[in-house]
Amino acid sequence: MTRFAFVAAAAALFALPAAADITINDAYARVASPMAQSGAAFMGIQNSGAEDDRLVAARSDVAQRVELHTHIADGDVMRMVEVEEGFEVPAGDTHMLERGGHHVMFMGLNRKLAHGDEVAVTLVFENAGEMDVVIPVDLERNDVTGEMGGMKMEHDHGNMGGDGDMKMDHGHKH
Ligand SMILES: [Cu+2]
Repeated sequence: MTRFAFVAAAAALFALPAAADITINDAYARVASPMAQSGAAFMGIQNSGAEDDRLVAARSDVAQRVELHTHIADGDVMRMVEVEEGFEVPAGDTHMLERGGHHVMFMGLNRKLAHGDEVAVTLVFENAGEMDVVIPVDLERNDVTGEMGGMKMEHDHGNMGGDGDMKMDHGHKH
């Protein structure tokens, strides 16, 4: 490869900040109600590269704070906590952000979100760098197994009668 060709190739890569290794699949955002003060986004993050990567941050002007969250079980209460270290996206794998699990959290929405709206989000990866995505608000989406279907939790107390048994301490669910 000539030097010129090399430079041209590098320039082409530079023009694609998404670093072709990372692909965002099937992203959607939701709010619990039209009056919600917060919302969340879910997606599959596919890493087709040879090296592990990590989603370390997300930014959006749709909310005052954007955090990477997960849910943890605290008794019968699902608690959302920030994941400071972000989400690992292993090489050759897809890491799912899904209901009841990892998600991008919009805290303090700057505008109301309705079905069909779009939210511009910048995802920041440790290796792939910044990636801009436009995420549709989808309030009709239900996970196959229902509202709590994304949770991969062990329930050994056997008293999960229904959604009412589980509460979010933030006063919203998604
Ligand atoms: Cu959250």
